[in-house]
Amino acid sequence: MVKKVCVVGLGYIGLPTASLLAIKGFQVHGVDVNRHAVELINQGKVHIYEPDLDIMVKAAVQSGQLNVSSEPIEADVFILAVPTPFQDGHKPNLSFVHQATLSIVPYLQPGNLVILESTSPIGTTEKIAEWIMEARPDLNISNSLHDVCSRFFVAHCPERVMPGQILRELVENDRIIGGIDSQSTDKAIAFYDQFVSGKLLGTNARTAEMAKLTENSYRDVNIAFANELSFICDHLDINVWELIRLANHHPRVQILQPGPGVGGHCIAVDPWFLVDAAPEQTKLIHTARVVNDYKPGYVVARVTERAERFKEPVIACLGLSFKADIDDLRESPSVEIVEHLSRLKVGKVNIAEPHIQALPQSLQLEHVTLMPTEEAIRKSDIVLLLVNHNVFQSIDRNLLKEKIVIDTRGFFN
Ligand code: SAJ
Repeated sequence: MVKKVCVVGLGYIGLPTASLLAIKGFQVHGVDVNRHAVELINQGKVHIYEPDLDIMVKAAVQSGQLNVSSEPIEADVFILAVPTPFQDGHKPNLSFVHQATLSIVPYLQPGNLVILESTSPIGTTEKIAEWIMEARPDLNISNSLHDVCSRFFVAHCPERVMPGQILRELVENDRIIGGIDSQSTDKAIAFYDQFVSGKLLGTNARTAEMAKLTENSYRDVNIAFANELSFICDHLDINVWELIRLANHHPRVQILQPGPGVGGHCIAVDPWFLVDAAPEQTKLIHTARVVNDYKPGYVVARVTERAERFKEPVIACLGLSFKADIDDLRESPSVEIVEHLSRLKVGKVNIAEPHIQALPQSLQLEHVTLMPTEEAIRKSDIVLLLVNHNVFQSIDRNLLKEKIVIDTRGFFN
């Protein structure tokens, strides 16, 4: 029976997972290289925003079931939940997974299970087993009777949670679990069975890795289709939102929504892992990435055209996060658009983003001010809706009457 779990990486996946496990009665040790995050969590506080996460972390720390530090400790199960970004040329960067693996190596014991939750290119789970055996020749993954007392287990169980509803989805989502062999798969299924109510679907490691990349590529391709419809409709003077609403009345058609581009650290990244692994075989997936990445520049061009008629144009940009009702600005197409408008000096930009208190210093923004929504609209010639935040529902539509409205989400439709 698993009692002790060590979670490496306390970000949007690792921290909710660690605190959930602690609440469920496991003895959990969390590890992060970010010392500030470690300090905060040990005080029962959080360094990221996710609804109710603060309450759960506080309860987990106060109960004594969750401790965190910058070094792993011995455990029954090790969960790796570190970033897998891409580097130049859209190539996957596995350095965080490698470092996380090396960090647990001294603490591994025979019988331990290592689980990779990070979205990863195909073959990464097998690589983890190889890295461990290189560093610890006393451990192995062989099932022969001779080696059985020194074997460890490795499996991939990709996270599938949606920011904004992570705590519910961690428990309720079905999980795909693929081990480097059937013993590893079975051991990982038995572990997740202790806290997941969704179905636990066993497979091998490579299929599990591919399943996660497939899910996010599927969404990217479908959003690209919606964005392409928006280009066609602009060209032919058709309302794309009405068009999609009508087409979706067909029982077998379910078109997604166009937007200012695809953001976040998953959907705009993961399809590249497939393109990198099989360049000749991924023409559609590659094109979808190109279509979605083209969208922010397209929006900037539309704003620039409309701004030309004003001597000193003022543009209100509504929303900065990568999607509705969250505060996460990472890889946000709205940020890209605002940075472009600022760099090209298209006009003065007033931003309304009710989910943040101040603009991050890292943004390269001149002539850009954060202000309350209605003030931003009042002071503008052009209103550019970038994020369909629920709070924008209360905008007084009369304020928009004299303005040029560019609505990338069909929000005011
Ligand atoms: N978007 C559109 N039009 C749509 C839907 C989304 O433009 O119709 C845009 C959003 O505005 C956003 C981007 O796409 O910029 C991505 O948002 P999302 O809500 O589709 O997805 P994420 O990135 O928040 O979470 C996804 C989820 N994957 C799938 O839905 C297949 C989640 O389940 C994964 O766990 C997560 O990626 C991840 O971590 O990989």
